[in-house]
Amino acid sequence: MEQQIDCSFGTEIILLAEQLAGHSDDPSALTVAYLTRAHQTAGAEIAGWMIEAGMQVRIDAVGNVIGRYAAADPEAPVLMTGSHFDTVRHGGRFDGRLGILAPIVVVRQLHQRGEQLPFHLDVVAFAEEEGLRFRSSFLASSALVGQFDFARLEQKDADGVTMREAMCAAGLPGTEEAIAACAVEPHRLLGYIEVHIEQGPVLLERGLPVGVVTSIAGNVRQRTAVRGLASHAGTTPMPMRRDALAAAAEMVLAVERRCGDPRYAAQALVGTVGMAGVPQGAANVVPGQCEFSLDVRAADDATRDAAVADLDAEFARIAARRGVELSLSQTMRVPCATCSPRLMDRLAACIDAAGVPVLRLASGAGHDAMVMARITDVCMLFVRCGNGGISHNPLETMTAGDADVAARVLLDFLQRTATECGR
Ligand code: HGY
Ligand code: MN
Ligand code: MN
Repeated sequence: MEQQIDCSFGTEIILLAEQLAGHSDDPSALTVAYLTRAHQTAGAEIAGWMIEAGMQVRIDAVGNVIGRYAAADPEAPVLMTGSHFDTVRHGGRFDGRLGILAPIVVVRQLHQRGEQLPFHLDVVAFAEEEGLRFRSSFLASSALVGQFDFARLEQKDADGVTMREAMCAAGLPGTEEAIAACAVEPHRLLGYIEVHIEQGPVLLERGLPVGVVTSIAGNVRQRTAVRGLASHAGTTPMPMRRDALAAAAEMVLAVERRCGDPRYAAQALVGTVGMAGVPQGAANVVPGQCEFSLDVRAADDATRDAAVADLDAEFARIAARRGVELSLSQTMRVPCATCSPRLMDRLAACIDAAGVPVLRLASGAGHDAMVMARITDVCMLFVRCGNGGISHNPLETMTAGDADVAARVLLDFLQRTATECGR
């Protein structure tokens, strides 16, 4: 009889992810924006699971749900783990959530066995990472590292609601003092480990369930506004037009050309225009305005910053030639982060002990770990992403078997950290 492999962790993770996906702003596909009703009910569900698993739970001033699996000694050091539970629009069920659910099912088993750790394990369900509702990402982790930009509190969402108002409506203090108090004490930290679906095809192509992340691509985001002259679509001769959308379209192709240059492929340079629009546009009016987003990333900051500088210069040349005005505003800048060699080696030893060949790979996606890296050593465990590695899409998927391997590697990581602690 075929040996039954115990996939209980993995099966549980998949079930919880399905259940958590039941909280959505949009009935047609998973969308959970910061502090919406669905966000709040999802956070409450996570808090309930943390309590059932034997953790003490607190909600901090930005809405992070933090479960502590306490050590016997109140003065014990702290190992942090976790990921985000907000999503992009029509996102996947595992992006972020896997990194919350895997530690919950592992802690539940430790608790059921009555096994305490010599350190406090803080499982953080970060409340905001994607930047869907307000124009900036990594709000939650920036509060934990004491680097929350208070100017963001006045940012408005599409309905004109400020972040501060959204916080107060969700029962959070919405004050600078309370947000500043979210900051953790770096000297007490043993480090941070994040389990995350790869969101790419590498592990899938290599036939591996998990891998060790070496570095996390840095990210610059910019809002580009082009102002031309709205005029009659029927009576304005083509050479006389100052068409803001046509100018923007030329700029978008410049992004594809510069970031698609094969000379930069090795540095994993990518450029994306994910949002574009013509405010007050109409079919019979030459577009007078156009706004678009720009997201540029690379494995190193210098490559990324050179691409942004080249693009801004090219946009200015296009605008001058077409007689339109240009305004650029940077909405986000997150430096590249490197993972801790010490923690990467520990994670690699856990993967090896699980009988899996160890692959080290870079992350093109941004993660809370890149912000946590500002105050402590970090490592990340990537888990194979199915469907060709697609993510930020409802087709994102993973198997219970791979989720199970990830949870067992995480459990081994906790036990090795406990041994290290005991030395
Ligand atoms: O954009 C990212 O890489 C992440 O999903 N926020
Ligand atoms: Mn994401
Ligand atoms: Mn994510």
